[in-house]
Amino acid sequence: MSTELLHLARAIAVEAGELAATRRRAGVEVAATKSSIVDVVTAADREVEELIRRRIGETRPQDAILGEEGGASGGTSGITWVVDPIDGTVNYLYGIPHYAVSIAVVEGEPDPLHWTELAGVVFNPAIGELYAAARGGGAFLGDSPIRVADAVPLGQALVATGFSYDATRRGRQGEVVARMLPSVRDIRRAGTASLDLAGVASGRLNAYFERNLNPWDHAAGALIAAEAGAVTKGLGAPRASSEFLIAGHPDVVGPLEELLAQLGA
Ligand code: LIP
Repeated sequence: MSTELLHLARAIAVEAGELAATRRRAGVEVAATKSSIVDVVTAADREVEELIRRRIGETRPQDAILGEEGGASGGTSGITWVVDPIDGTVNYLYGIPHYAVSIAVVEGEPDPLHWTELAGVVFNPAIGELYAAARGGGAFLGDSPIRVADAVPLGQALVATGFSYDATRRGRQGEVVARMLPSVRDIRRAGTASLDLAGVASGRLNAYFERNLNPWDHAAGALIAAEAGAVTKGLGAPRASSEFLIAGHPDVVGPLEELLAQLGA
């Protein structure tokens, strides 16, 4: 079933990504703000999610959908599609070609602490990179298998992270990163959680961590990273959640998690 779900997710993600890129070329404006003045949504976010919902409904009307813009819609199959129509919305708004359509298919309660991920796709239409994984089937960039980078000492690890839309939280997160920085190679803050997780999966990053992600930010990327050999978990917890997510080669995540706990991440 995971393979069939992956094929459908890939087709939908490509069509949705092409729509997002078309709208970006025509020009993008803020349609509304959400949790803060810098937490924005564009008309394209809404339009792309509507397309994704329509395509899922045409093929699998019995499935539930949990989307960033449209919220949760019920289903009877026990399968939920977890959708971020444009992850990296601020990059998209500014015309930075580092954003992605993220679509995951999960079984069970649509909660990262309880779900079983079956398939995941992360598609960056700006550069035509499509990451994909089906449970137990490995991870791919296009048609090429991908694996996490070999383990390195923490002092040589390239670590990605991200920050909250809440200014106070963002300040505290910045303080943690400042204290972490001398202990790692360098950091990257690229603005798109799903692509950060895909970066871990493809060896472009040694690790990634972030606090307070939404389920749709990490559902697909976490499966892709796990299928590429990464461990994905919480801070001192076996499973990632909206509280905290850390991902990377097991021998990198251990020391990084210990450092972040010491720094009060
Ligand atoms: C974004 C994440 C990113 C995080 C941003 C934001 P959005 O999701 O992908 O990792 O640092 O604050 O949450 O809002 O672009 O879908």
